[in-house]
Formats: sequence, C-alpha cells, structure tokens
Amino acid sequence: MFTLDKATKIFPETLSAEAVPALTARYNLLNAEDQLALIWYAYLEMGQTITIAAPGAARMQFAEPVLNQIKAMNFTEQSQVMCDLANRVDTEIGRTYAYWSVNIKLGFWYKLGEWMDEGIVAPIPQGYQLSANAASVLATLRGLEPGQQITVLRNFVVDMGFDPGKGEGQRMMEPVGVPVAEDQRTKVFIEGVLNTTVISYMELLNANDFDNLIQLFLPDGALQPPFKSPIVGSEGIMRFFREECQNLKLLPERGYSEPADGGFNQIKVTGKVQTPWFGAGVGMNVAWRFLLDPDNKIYFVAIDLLASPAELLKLGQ
Ligand code: ECH
Ligand code: GLY
Ligand code: GLY
Ligand code: GLY
Repeated sequence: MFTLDKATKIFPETLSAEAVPALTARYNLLNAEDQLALIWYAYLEMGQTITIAAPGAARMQFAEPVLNQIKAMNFTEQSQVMCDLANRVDTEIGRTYAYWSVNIKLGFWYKLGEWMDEGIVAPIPQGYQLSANAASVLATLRGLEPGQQITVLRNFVVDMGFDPGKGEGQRMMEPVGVPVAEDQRTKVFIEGVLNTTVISYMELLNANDFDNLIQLFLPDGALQPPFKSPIVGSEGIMRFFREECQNLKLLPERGYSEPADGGFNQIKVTGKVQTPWFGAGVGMNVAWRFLLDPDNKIYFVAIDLLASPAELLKLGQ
C-alpha cells in the first residue's frame, strides 16, 4: 500500500528546477548588504522585461503600520531594518514580518522598492560593489528562465524576518475572496487525461473554490508545493489554499495516467501556472503528480517547478 514517502516518489523521472534551491543556498552565504543589493539589481533588470502588479489595498493594510514606521526613520535606521530582516535578527519588526503571509511580505517589499526608487527609503548606495560571490550569484540568476527567477526572489522574501515558530502556526493574511461565479468559470482540457478529479482540481483552484476543492482530497491526503515538504491533512491544505492560492491560473496542457498498486491511479500532468503578481507575463513550467485512491480521491499531489521546457513533454516512460 502507499505511504506518503512512497507517494512522493511517483514519476521519479520528473526533473525539477534544482537551480532554484542551489542558488538559494549560495545566496544565503552572502552578507545582508550584498543580499539586498543583489535583489535590487535583479529586480531592476527583471523589470525591463516583466511587469509586477501592484498589490491590492486589502493586502497592504496589514503591512501599513510597519511601512509607516520605516518611512518615519532616517536612512541609517531604514538600512538597519532591511539588513536585520535579511539577517533574520530578533527584532519587533522581524517578528511581525515573519507572521505575515507570503503575499503580505511581497507587498511590503513592493512598497519599499517603490520608496527606494522615489528616495523615500534608503537606496542601495550609488556605486555599491557586489562581492565576487554575490556577482556570481547574480550572474547565475540572470541565466534562469523567468519562472525560476521569480521563484528565487519569492524565496528570498519569504525567508526573511525572525520566526520563533519556524514556519509553524497561523499567519496574518488578507481576507479570502468569494469564489468565481459558476457561469464565469473556465473549463480545462488536458490532452491524455479524462480523470474527473484531476479536471475538477484544476477548475476549482482556478475558481478559488477552495471549499469544493478540498473535498477532492482524502482527509489525510497531502499536497507538496514546489521545493517544500508535503502539507498533510485537509486542515493544513485548506489553510495553504486560502493563504497562498488565490487567483492563480493553472493552464494544464497534457498528461498521462497509469494504474498503481492497490487500485490507485497515478496521473502526471504538465503545463503552465501564472501568479497574479505577474499575470500572463510569466508562465511557470510545472508538473502535477497525482496519486488517487480507488475512490478517485487525492491521496497525494506534488507540484514541481520544472527544470526546463523540455520537461513539459516528458510524461510516461
Ligand atoms: C527590493 C530590494 C531590497 C530587497 C527586496 C526587494 C523587493 C523584492 C520584491 C520581489 C517580488 C517578488 C514576487 C515574486 C512572486 C513569485 C510568485 C511565484 C508563484 C508561484 C506559484 C506557483 C503555484 C503553484 C501551485 C499549484 C497548485 O496546483 C497547488 C498550489 C500551488 C527590490 C526592494 C526583497 C518586491 C512578487 C513564484 C508555482 C499550481 C502549489 C501554489
Ligand atoms: N518590476 C520588477 C520585477 O518584475 O521584478
Ligand atoms: N504567492 C502566491 C502567488 O504567487 O500568487
Ligand atoms: N498584485 C498581485 C496580487 O494581488 O497577488
């Protein structure tokens, strides 16, 4: 029978973008000044080709008190706050930050980036010289495809601040919107896959209909986001949906289904995903690896960020 550990290993030939964790590990060895300057340069360069969407007000209100606090500081103090966040120092702001959902963290830095641009927040010093290691990390980042670049940036932002609970526990998050109305929903077609659970999964996630989406899972089912450990159980998965999965656009293209042990079915689907932060400007190449029980409920699904577009065509053996 399947254990979670065995489930995570279905479709072992799937190549995920290992460049992302590899680069993150190198980035983590840099000092905070280098880290911030590197992100700044990367962000400016990426801004030449992709456009980031302004975060909505519902999201920004949570970051506002801290943003106002930072605005009132002088440049030296502002630089210190940013370095402390990067260094994960135990400060009041560091603890508040760690408690925010991913999207609030991203919105916070979005605003600071604007303010750095406008001279309201301390800029990266003119002529700042990256260390050789930092320059090499930036060069590697430049060579990645856009979907991998934004994943790296997102990881940098997520990992800042001081979290005594190490990622456990409830986050402060923006309200969850209402699901898309039935008649506004889009149908998906996946070449090679007729399975109703898989089709519904895509359509319900695209509609932000998390209450019905969670019904597709077994109560002890698991979902593994890219480069993460599996989230096990309906409660945790539901929290993740509400916190991090609003307004995603899943564009599955093709797939392959085969029987697995114990009457289970394993289905691999490849395609693109768009985040509301970049819309159609960035299509991330992903695979979904589903393991369904004999009642067609999801026991396990992994989402992998693929190493290259060539992986989109690698399905069965
Ligand atoms: C400045 C300099 C100082 C330091 C910093 C700065 C600001 C940086 C900023 C960065 C903003 C980055 C952003 C990145 C957004 C990335 C979003 C990604 C989303 C990926 C989503 C995926 C979803 C997959 C899923 C699927 C499922 O089926 C189940 C759910 C789920 C410059 C000031 C820091 C502002 C906005 C990568 C792949 C498909 C697993 C979610
Ligand atoms: N506009 C900056 C970026 O796309 O990352
Ligand atoms: N952080 C989830 C998203 O990109 O929308
Ligand atoms: N502006 C990006 C988002 O709302 O997620």
